[in-house]
Amino acid sequence: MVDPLERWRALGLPDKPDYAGLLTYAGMPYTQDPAELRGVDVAIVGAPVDDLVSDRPGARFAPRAIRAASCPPGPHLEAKVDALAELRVVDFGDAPVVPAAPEASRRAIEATVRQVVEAGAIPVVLGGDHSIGYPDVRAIAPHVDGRVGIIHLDRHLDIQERDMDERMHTTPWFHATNIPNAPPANLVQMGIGGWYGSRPGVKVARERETTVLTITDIEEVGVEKAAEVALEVAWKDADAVYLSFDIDSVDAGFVPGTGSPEPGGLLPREALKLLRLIAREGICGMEVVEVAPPYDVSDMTAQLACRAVMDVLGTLVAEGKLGSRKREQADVDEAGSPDQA
Ligand SMILES: [Mn+2]
Repeated sequence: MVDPLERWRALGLPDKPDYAGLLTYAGMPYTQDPAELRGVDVAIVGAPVDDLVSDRPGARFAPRAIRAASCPPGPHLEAKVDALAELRVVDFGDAPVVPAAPEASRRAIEATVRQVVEAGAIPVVLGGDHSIGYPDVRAIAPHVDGRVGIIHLDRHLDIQERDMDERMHTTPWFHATNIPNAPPANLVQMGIGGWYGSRPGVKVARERETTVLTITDIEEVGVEKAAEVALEVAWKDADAVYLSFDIDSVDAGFVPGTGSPEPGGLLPREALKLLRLIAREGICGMEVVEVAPPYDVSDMTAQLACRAVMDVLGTLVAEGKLGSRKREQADVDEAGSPDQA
């Protein structure tokens, strides 16, 4: 395990400047050794691929950009949570992807995420284009006893069978919902809509009866109610829920750095709130996809991706789903409370 803060700590300094030292997510320790994931709560995995986009490439640069934009450790003032202090987080580096070899990259992403899951940690995958949704769920689903629900925030359905090629970033949920314990009945797609509407995707979503909450649905019922509906559907008869956050679910005005920007999406505040409400029930993994740094301005898209991860981690800690508060509770449960005795 490499601690990027080591040289600063040696001088008696508790922190390093954000721009200096090894580039890891929020300055967290770095390892590529799966044996070092034992006892870790969360492992960050980069999936730097964009071979499978239907429009503008650039998402291959996102893991580095999100790491560079990642917030310095510290507490969330309103939530009174210091997620990175209460969790054991490591940066597990990037999956060993191969450019222009989508099959090899897919296998590499699946294998790297599987190492995290097998170690008992929660994977947080920094895409990459949305094609990574399929290898990510494939790595996780076999390790869940029952069903896995999927909550997917996006302007696009990404559920068509093929789009020139069957592995494109417009197809991950077609393949993922073919996994026996990730059925379409537990897939919720939120924020969908706009002029890029995919006819083949709409057809598949209707045939498979996935739950689609359009951006207008969310606006009409409000973020709280939308989250309530999503949780109810995704968790129905399920043992775990996977969270997929496409940054283009947010209005193009706030996320210029994405391949298929869509005007009229969620406000960043709404997206973060939605993510926090969803994370309250716990997650088995998360991905942030479609950040494309070459089109970004002042790192604002990468910053939002970083905040999305931080808000989810903070919620998991605050709700006792992960980290030291959960461990303390487990100790209490093990010791037995008086009324159980
Ligand atoms: Mn999208």
